[in-house]
Amino acid sequence: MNNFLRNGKGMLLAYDQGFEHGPSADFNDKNIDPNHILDIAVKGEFTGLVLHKGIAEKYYNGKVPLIVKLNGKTNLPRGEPLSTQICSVEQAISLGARGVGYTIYLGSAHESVMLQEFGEIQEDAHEEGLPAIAWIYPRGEAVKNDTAPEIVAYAARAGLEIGADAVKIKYTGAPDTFQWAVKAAGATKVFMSGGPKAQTDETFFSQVKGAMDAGATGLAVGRNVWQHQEPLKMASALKEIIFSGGAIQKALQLVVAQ
Ligand code: FBP
Repeated sequence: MNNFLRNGKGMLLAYDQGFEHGPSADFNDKNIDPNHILDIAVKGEFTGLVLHKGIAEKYYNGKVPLIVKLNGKTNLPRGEPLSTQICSVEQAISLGARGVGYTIYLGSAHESVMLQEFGEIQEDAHEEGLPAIAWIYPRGEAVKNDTAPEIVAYAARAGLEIGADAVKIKYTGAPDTFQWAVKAAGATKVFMSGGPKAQTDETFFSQVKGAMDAGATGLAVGRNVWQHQEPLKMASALKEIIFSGGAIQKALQLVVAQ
């Protein structure tokens, strides 16, 4: 995972939402353009960039370490969620990936399919010396609350046990409960997942600060950065919290600074 860390911490920019949610759900005229996001990744000094293979193939410029997402799905099908593999580890490497990502909907009626695919991917990635990062999102009929502390900790622990080098999990809402999830992940690094754009910057900063205080390695974020009016100021504010352990107030100053 060291490829994606700076002084042991990481800040990953995710840009797979056009596929996962559809362009009309998340994008405007600006952030629909992958070049705009690549620019934010470079200028915002992100430690990693997450793309599906199509965007990696046509836009990736080699300037920020790349994680290729190996599975994906649209949000059109109904029923239990299943995201299957659409890119091999080999292909990801040929696109310049230094890590691979895979989403597992833990608790879905189809979780076994995703667990099996991830198992093979993890072995292939490790043979090639790449970290395997698992987005572990509890989801489906059986999951009543995907941010309940015990569910998030379960996701984190599953990540450790299936051999993920890092897990991307949702915030539980409080540092003490998130700390348990970080403990459950053991030697697997924990990244907090950004989620939909927060109502206020302060709300988002308090989640990031809470996760970092709880021992997270970093943040994997998309919408809260590239849907922000000032993505680069947002990136500076997040760097302050993640890499310098800065306070929420300091982050707030940075996001409005001229
Ligand atoms: P965001 O910060 O925009 O939430 O991005 C993180 C991410 O994990 C993306 O990689 C992924 O597309 C999205 O969240 C999944 O969102 P959802 O929880 O709606 O499936």
